[in-house]
Amino acid sequence: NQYIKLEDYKPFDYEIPNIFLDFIIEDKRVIVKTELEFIKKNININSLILDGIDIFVEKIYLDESLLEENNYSIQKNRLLIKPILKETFTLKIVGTIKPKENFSLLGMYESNGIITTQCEAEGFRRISYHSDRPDILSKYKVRIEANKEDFPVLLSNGNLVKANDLKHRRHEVIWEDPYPKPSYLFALVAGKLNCIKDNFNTKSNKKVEINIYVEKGDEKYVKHSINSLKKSMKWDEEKYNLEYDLSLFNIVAIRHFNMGAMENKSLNIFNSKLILANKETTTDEELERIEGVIAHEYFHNWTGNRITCRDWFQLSLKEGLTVFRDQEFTSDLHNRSIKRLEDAKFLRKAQFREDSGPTSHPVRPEKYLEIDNFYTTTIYEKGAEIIRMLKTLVKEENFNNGFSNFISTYDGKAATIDQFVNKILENNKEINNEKFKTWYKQNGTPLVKFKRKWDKEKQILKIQVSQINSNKKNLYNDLPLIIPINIAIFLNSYEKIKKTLILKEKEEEFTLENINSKFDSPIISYFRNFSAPIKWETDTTFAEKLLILEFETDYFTIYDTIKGIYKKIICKRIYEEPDINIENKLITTLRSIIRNNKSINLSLLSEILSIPTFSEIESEIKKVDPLKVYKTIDDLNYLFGTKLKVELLNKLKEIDKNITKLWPEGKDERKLIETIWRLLLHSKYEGIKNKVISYIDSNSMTLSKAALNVFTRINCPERELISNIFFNKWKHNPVVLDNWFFFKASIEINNNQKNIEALFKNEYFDVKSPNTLKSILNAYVTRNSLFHSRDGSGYKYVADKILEYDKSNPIVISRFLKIFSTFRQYENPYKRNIIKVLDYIKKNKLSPNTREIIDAILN
Ligand code: B3K
Ligand code: ZN
Repeated sequence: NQYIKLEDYKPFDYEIPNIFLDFIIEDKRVIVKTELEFIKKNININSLILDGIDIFVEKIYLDESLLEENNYSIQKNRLLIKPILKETFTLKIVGTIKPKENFSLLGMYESNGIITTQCEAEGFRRISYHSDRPDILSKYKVRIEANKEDFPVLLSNGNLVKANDLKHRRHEVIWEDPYPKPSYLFALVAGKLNCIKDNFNTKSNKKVEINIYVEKGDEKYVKHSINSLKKSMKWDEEKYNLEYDLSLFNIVAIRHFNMGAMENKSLNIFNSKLILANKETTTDEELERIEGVIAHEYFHNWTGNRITCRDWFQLSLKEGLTVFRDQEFTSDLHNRSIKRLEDAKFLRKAQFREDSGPTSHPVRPEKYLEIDNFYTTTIYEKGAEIIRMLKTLVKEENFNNGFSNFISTYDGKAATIDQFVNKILENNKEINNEKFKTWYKQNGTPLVKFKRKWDKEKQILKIQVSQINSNKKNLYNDLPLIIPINIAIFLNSYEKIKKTLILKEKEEEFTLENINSKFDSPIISYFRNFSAPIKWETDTTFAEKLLILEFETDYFTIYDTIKGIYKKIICKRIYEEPDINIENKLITTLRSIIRNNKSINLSLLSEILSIPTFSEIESEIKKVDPLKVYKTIDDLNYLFGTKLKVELLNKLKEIDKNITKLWPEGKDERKLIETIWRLLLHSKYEGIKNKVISYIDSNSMTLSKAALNVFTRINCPERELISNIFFNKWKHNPVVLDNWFFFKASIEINNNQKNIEALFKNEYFDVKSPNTLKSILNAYVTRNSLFHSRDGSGYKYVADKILEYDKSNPIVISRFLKIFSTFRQYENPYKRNIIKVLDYIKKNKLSPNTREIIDAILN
């Protein structure tokens, strides 16, 4: 297999200023006529190569004259035309494709009778022959023709310029998009869809028509999405002065969709689960996520669409930046400190895990085999963290100026990450551009170590700081990074000094004078607000940590400090003896936090009271014995639930009056309620059972799902009862029913695999739906300890599912395969068993996506 390399980037030999696409939708196939206008840029070239997959070519014309078959060849998904001597010419290709036979959910495919497309990253070549690279920007005109009964709605990008009826109950439409765009932003939707209309007035008083298209019956679920879109449009105007640039914005909800959503120009296509929402069917967390994803896709209109990526190595230019923008949006709309904590939590759980394993890669990779494998938390979330650091380093105003400057300079162009960073750092003398860019070239999570030196008499505090990246495979990893370190030095219980240290070298000493601390040694909290995506070690003692918990106001630091203590407790229990002293002290601290801290944010309190889950703790443990880890977490839930029972019950009473409030109100209370229920149920306190059960049928999905969640690991007859109630209530709503599939796959019962297999056989299991597949598989491998059964049968079972579904959906499966990527940290027999199934998977015929991942994992 041939790697695509960043260093090999060459501009395309041609420009394609205009494209005309004509789609004739028939029963079994779609005829695609493509007209591409070429302008030769490289005069030394007299041939043309275009990409295409599974397209049956009927005819090719060069400027109206039919090409003889000896003037072109089609081989290995490439169309070669030669010789081409003209400098400008039009190529017309007549081909056919078969969306009904396409199960890859790439290119053009069918979902529940609706024809839809997904072109990013390289799906356009499954629709039409094209150079299909993001630096070729063209204006698109699209005609669609179909029978009116099955396909009353015909959509594409831009403006509808014509719609009329044809003979034989057929009709046609023409769409024109005035903004040049890369092929990956092309979209087409045809089918029976109902439209919900709304509109938005931009700040320059242009009226934008908003249309949300859903399947019949789903109309009642779109209010939340429409509101989210309007909030996003407004926010981008206020925050970045970016206005929507067309008079129409369409969103379509599709049942069978691999990802969350896709930002096609003015025709966003969404996985239904991220559009259809209300409080009865959707949890608070999901409502916020939906709001964030709608914003994310909308924000792409500028960061991604108007300014796009030169090549796929620059993917984080649009994704990291757009994640940063949606994070800011959610922070402004809700609670900034809580949002930061949640983002940090996610990054550590998902990105750190990836970055410590075999598929670790830089935010700007140097090479790839399958670009679809690079839509990762590294490109997205670590990419966003790098941008956040830039903002911290240059300060908000300069950042915003640099951002605007970037937008105006590259509008209508395909840009690079380097160009973005240069714009942000343009007027900055303190930060060296090239040095900062090392963040994009390194992989792995750097470790920063701190040591205090305290001269009490002179009141001078020295902080020795060093940084190291233990991943030695990448040469850039040896270079020092520029790392912003937000710290607070506590002088006494109410006074602290806040500072941002900027670490630039491998080792540095920072000297701080006039530190009037009353402690034996000043207490410092580091990386407040998670100011860099790294790990760190300090010389802070356990007693000092308890004081930090008392004095800190930064949510992230409070959360981090608590999680550090939990981790220590878990590790002690797994590898040594329970450390009763630490456990009791923590319980005492928690008790006092619950009792005395009436004004504490309840989401924060919920985090503080949550024992880490298996997935949160897995990558932090050196030698993982999964069954022991699960058991230890259960034991701690029992212990803390038992010891804190009185306080937890009091808290429950206190918050009860607020839990029926409508989102976003009441969400902190509802989050806390789940945590309290879990602790109490695990402590075997029978008095809570009926209370929890009563919520399974409530009109708040947050509470119903909380009831499912907390019963997952409690083996009792009531668990079956709530499962049945939930199933019967929701079996006709696929989006909600996925929660039930998730729940069922999480629970541990005898004959476990039969239980899981029954889910795949369930009459409501939709083979073509990635959502349901992901629900079952993810629940089984991250929540159900029997996946790790010592005889390896759980691993083998999952391996067979991987092989089965890789045939139809490589994108989902190659991602999912990464569940096995941490096996090196595992103890035997787990490790041995995983290696066995990986070897087994490897020997089978695999998709290129899955092949790339398995090779990386085993390498
Ligand atoms: N840009 C799309 C993701 C496309 C994934 C292609 N395999 C959604 C997003 O990030 O906004
Ligand atoms: Zn995106």
